Order: sequence, then structure tokens, then C-alpha cells
Amino acid sequence: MNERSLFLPHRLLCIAIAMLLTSTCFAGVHADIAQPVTGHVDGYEDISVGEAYSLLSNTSNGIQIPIDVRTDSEWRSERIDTPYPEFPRHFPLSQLSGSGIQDFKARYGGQTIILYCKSGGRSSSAAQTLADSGFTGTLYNMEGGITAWKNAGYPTRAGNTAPDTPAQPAGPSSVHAGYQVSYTTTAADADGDPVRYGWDWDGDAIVDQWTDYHPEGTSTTAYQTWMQPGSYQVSVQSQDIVGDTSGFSPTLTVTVDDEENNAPTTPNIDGPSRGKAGEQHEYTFTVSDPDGDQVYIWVEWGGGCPAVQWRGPYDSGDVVTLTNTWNDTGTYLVRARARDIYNEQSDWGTLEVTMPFTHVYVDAWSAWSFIRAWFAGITGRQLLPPL
Ligand SMILES: [Ca+2]
Ligand SMILES: [Ca+2]
Ligand SMILES: [Ca+2]
Repeated sequence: MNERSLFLPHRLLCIAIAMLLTSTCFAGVHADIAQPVTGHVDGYEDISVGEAYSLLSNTSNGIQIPIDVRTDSEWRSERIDTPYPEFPRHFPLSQLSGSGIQDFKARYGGQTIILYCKSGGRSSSAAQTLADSGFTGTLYNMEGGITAWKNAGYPTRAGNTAPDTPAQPAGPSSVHAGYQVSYTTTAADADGDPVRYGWDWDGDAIVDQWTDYHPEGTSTTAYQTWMQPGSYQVSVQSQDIVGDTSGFSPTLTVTVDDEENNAPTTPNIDGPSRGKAGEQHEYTFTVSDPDGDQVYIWVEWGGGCPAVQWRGPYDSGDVVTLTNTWNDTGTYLVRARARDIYNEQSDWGTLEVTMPFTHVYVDAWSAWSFIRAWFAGITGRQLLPPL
């Protein structure tokens, strides 16, 4: 046999193996697809508006992200309505090329997507483009688009009002360089749209950091680390899912120094060290921080009582009052620790509390009195002479 005749069967074998592998992978793809109506071999599935609605109206079947691929003006004038967190997003078909595809993958890669348009044409093009580009999530094309959606009686939203301008950001106004700190904000949206927040950390009226979308009107936290000492003007704006943006909030001036941080001091716990089981007892916890930072406190009551998880912030020197009821007699170790705005934690402060046996005695005595009264009530006689 010459070299060529040896090579030929080897090549045929390779082709056969490749075909076998392809068909195995193909079967695997189909096994992952949830109840398609009409099969597609192109890396996406067509679903009806009814199937889309049932997927989108509950989260027990996972999260699906509806994406409207129509133009900006079509999107703004009317879009499908679905509950948070499955609210529709907008990504026009015209942007699904070149770097736009990379943007799409960065935002939605690995997720389950339901593409829709006016009647299903542009969304199937978008689905094919994404499938061809190697998109890693699951792609559905909603057949009939928003037209069929409306014909089936499913809800839509029309028009839009921009979300409210947030209030001045809440958070520390004096921080150390190089330490991460957090700020919160919120804004309502008259349409009930999800809202994201754009933070300007340096007062140039240019957003430096966008949060994810959150239900409108819920407190949302962003994290920031300033590396250089100085004075910074912090403000925030809100943007709803449709794309309309509020103005910037009033600014918060933040002074950043280059000092090292110190942990808060150990909380001082004050209150009764003896008490009665089943009754409420009040304790005070004094929290402070050598740097004057605001602090949070964590309290454990012992004996299986649920901990009072981080609560605050409190100003350094504040006295926090909390109550607890131990249902059983015994000895309990109350513990509390503080953390400052940089997550530096104090040592545990402790107080031993004893609930002696008295309340069981009182209860037994009450029960005995009750039995005596009942006996006297029905017989007219004393069960035993009174003590
Ligand atoms: Ca809105
Ligand atoms: Ca900025
Ligand atoms: Ca501190």
C-alpha cells in the first residue's frame, strides 16, 4: 500500500466520527429545550405568545428575559407588560451586529431570552443572528410578536414617565481613602417601571457607575472606594427600563482623608442579669468608634433565640435599646459586636443573664389555686385547707 491509500480510509474514519459527534451534540441540544411547539434546528426555538406568557408570569419555571428588538420609537410607544424580575428590555435588531453582538452577549449570555418584535419577523432574525454568533444561553422567538400578544388579551404598557429625581444620597460624609464604603438611594417611577441608578462619585455630572435594575421605590446600595484624599461631590440619577432619566439628586459632600481605620470599641451591654422566663427584658448597648465612624450592631441573646442581625447605622456614642424574652429558665450569654462603615469589627461584649426557676413555681401555684377553686365550685367544699 502506498502512503495515499493508507491516508484515505483514515480520512473517511475521521469524517464518520465527526458525523457521529455532530449528531450526538445535536441530540444533546434538543434534550435541553423545554417543550418547544415547533422545532428549530438553528439554535433557537419558536414559542407561542401563550407559552411566553405562562413562562413570564411565574418565576417557578426559572427567569426568562423578554427582549424587544423593535425600534426605539416602537418600544417607547408600547411594550409587553410582565412582572419583575421578568420585565422586558430593549435591544433593537439594528444594533445586533459587530460590537453590538458582544454587548448583547456580555449582558445576557448564559440566560434564557424571549425575543419579540411586532409580528415575529425581526425577532426570528435576531434569534438566528445570536444563535449563529455562538450565544450561550437559551433563545426563544415569540411568534406573532406584540401583535399576537395583544390579540390574546395579554397586558402591555404604553407611553412613559421618567422616574423621580432621587433625594440626596444617604451614606457617610467622612471616609478614609482606600476603604470601600456604601451609599443608598431610591426613586419612584409613576409607571411602576424597574429603575437603575447612575452614580457620579466626583461631581462632574457624568455617571461613573450604574447599578442593576431594581423595583422602583426600593432602597438600592452602591459601593465606592476613593483612592485619593479630597472633597468629593456625590450625586445620583435614576433611569427607568424604558430609558428615560431623571435629573441628578442634590449632592452630598464627602471628605476623604488618608488616615488608617480603627475597629469600633467593644459594645457595653447594660440591663438585668436576672429575670423571669416568659417576660420581656430590656437591654442597652452602647456603641462607639474611635474614628467617630457610624456603626452597626449584631446581638445574640443565647439559648437558641434568633440573633438581631446587623442593624444601624448608629452614630458613635449612641445607646441602642433592645428587648428579649427567654421562654425557658436557665443561664444565657448575651453577646454583641459592632462593625464600622468599613466592615471592621469589634470584639464581643458579653453579659450573663439568669432566668431562675421562679416562674414555673408561680405557674404551679396558679394551677393549684385554679384546681382548688374549681373543686370548691362544684362540691362546695375545700379540697385542702388553705395554706
Ligand atoms: Ca417610567
Ligand atoms: Ca463622574
Ligand atoms: Ca473605624
